[in-house]
Amino acid sequence: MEVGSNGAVGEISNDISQKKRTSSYKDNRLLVTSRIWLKVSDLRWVAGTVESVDEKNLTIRTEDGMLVSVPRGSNRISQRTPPGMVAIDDLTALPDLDEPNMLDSLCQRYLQHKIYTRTGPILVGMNPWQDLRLYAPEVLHSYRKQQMNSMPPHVFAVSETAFANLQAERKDQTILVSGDSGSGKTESTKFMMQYLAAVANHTQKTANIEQRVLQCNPVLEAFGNAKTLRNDNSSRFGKYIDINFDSSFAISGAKIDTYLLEKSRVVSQQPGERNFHIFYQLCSQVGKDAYFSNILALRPAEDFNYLYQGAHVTVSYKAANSFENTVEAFMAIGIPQNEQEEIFKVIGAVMHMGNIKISSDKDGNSVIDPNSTDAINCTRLLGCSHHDLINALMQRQIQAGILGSGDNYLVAQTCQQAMDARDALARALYEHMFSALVQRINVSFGMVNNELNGTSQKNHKIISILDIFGFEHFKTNYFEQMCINYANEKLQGHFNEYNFSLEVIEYQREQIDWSYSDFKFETNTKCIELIEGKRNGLFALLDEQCIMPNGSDSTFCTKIQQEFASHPHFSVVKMSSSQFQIKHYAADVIYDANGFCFKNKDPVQPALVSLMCNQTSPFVKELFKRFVHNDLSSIAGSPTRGRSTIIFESVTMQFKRQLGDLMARINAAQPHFVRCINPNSQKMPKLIEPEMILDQLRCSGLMEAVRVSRAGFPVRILHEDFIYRYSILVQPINISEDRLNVIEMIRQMKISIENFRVGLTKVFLRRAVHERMEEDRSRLLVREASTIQRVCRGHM
Ligand code: AOV
Ligand code: MG
Repeated sequence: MEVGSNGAVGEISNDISQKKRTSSYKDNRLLVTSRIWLKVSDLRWVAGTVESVDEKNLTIRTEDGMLVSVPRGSNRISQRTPPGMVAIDDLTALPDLDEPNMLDSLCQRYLQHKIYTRTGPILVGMNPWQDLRLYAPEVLHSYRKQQMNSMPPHVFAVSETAFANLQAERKDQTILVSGDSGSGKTESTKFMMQYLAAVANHTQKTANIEQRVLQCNPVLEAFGNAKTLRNDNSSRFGKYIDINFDSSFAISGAKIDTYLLEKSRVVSQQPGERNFHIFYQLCSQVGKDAYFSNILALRPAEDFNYLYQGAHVTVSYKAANSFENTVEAFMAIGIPQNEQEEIFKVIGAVMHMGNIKISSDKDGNSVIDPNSTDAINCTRLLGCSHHDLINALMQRQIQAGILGSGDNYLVAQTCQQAMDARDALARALYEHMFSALVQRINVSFGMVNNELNGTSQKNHKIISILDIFGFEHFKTNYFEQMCINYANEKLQGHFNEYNFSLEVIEYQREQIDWSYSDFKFETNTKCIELIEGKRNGLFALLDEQCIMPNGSDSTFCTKIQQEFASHPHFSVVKMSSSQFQIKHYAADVIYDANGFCFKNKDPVQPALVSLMCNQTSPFVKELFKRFVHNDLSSIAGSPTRGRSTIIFESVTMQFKRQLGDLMARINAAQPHFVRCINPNSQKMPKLIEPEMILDQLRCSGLMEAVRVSRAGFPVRILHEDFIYRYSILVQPINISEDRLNVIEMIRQMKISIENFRVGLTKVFLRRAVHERMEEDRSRLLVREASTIQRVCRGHM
């Protein structure tokens, strides 16, 4: 099989950083007829066979018939896994766990409908894009009380392990799910929640809460998911859900935290994408229920500007779910109809707001029809006067004098400024409503919690699941990618530390001496510092620009280029003054600073904030009052002014704080890792795009995890296997105890102490030494084979 797309064999990329990450080459043991992988471009490996070997070069025949000469020692070649081993359940048992072999194993398994694969402590899941009937109740129950390694890999096995550990060790557990868009994170999360709800202890009191926990998903998806080019039901926010278990291991409550809702989608969508599902769900009720036509004044979705920025895009009923399902889920959670209607009014108001027409007069100032039906509908639902809204959109209040100490003036807004003000208000309304909804769901979990117990929660233990956006790198990357990749750097740091700690545990179990210097790997702390550093990290410098009167994207860019000129993870991009590059654990990413300041503040005009806080319905007032400090942060760029103190909290500041809290919770729990992979860009079953998969293996940190776990003494061989395999390399030894026998063998082989350790049951070796032993062994075996052939021929 070819691990790469079709095409001519080309030159490899000479991307140095990538080369460094590739495991050191091991062609010393390659012989004529050895089956190998040949790297022909950065993301493409092809299968081939060694045709001849000389002192300097190997000649390879690729499976598509080309002859290629490659210098010995090149890291373009890797030995292929023997055919019988390729589709094994745990890839750590592969002789060479490198990129092409890992990729090949995952692809082979996927084609056999084995979508889950273990890589040591990590479960890799590949989206089947079809129903493989892997989650039926009988499958679920077959995982109950089973050891992870005794069953085929599955997300149910991960939940089972977490639940069993929780019971046995009474320690909080956390399941960290990550991966690209459309790779199956949210589906995996739901299956794992379903497993936990099924196996938890059931009592009469807890049946209700289990339902509430499961039913929060359709509500969150209706408000937080949307159709994108990659996924018809894409989550546009990250979430961390805590599921609480009481001392009898029944589910007793839950709590959801959400991260970085993509609020820009409320007012604009790319071609081929849609707004959040809930908008279309509400419009689908027009004509069915008078409430939607009369009170909300809704019309078909095509009539609303905010709903068709991405052109007329439809989505399957299954992906976007139905309004009826959303209402059913609301009821199951315990959010009654009157509260639902308050929320629907805000959604309706946002839709009408997007239809408010703003034009220019002859002086370029904005004009809005004072009798605009859209403004009237919008404000009726918000509970304020439409004149006030129109005035606040068309004019901006400014204060004269230093730090606004003088009189107030009204300044006319241009058409563009008024439209920007309207869109910012729509985004803020939706964002605050989403946060309030999440809090309301939490209250419904919490109320049940208290109703159930009324006692302290001390004996409660938690299993949490994180469903968060994976690492992103597009051709051009913006503020959103910066935040997402920062979160992934933090998670990767935790992942590396955890892998490292597993290594240490293995060494301790085997009672071998080790020191930190035995581990030759780089942590990603420098990259994290670059971004979040307190005084002069990227985020801090961005915040500084956001509050400076003349701060802008370009001054931010100039500042960071000076500040980080010699930082190992930062580089300037030649020919572009607005771009910079960060070397992340997964890839080097070029960011464009355009829009950084705006998105970090996303300003809502003070007059609009004041209108929402003071003159709207109690529900809307509450929304703004509760979350207002975020908006106030951006008022006219002055963190403090005159009479009132305004709290400054930018998007990055808030996100950094939220992530800090998340990492603290993750660090306090025992982690489990699920890495999801999207096998193709077509959302199609049975289709594999190897380059896309390989890119995800790198970005998911899997290759990095393997590198860390192999940074010490990566080769581990049981004593008896070592004796069986390598006795051929030494003089006969007559020692009955295996461990002593091994020590004597190593002595004879003259392997120095920095290259090996002998544990209680295993020998630990550096890779290079192991390769040399394999090479010597192969040579001896070939020599013996030809001697036997000669002897046989002599007898003939
Ligand atoms: P994501 O959460 O990783 O994307 P989803 O979990 O939403 O991806 O999966 C995308 C779609 O793939 C789902 O709507 C299903 O149609 C299909 N799918 C995923 N996992 C399975 C599975 N195990 N079995 C069958 N079909 C599956 V994003 O939220 O876009 O990052 O922002
Ligand atoms: Mg998702």
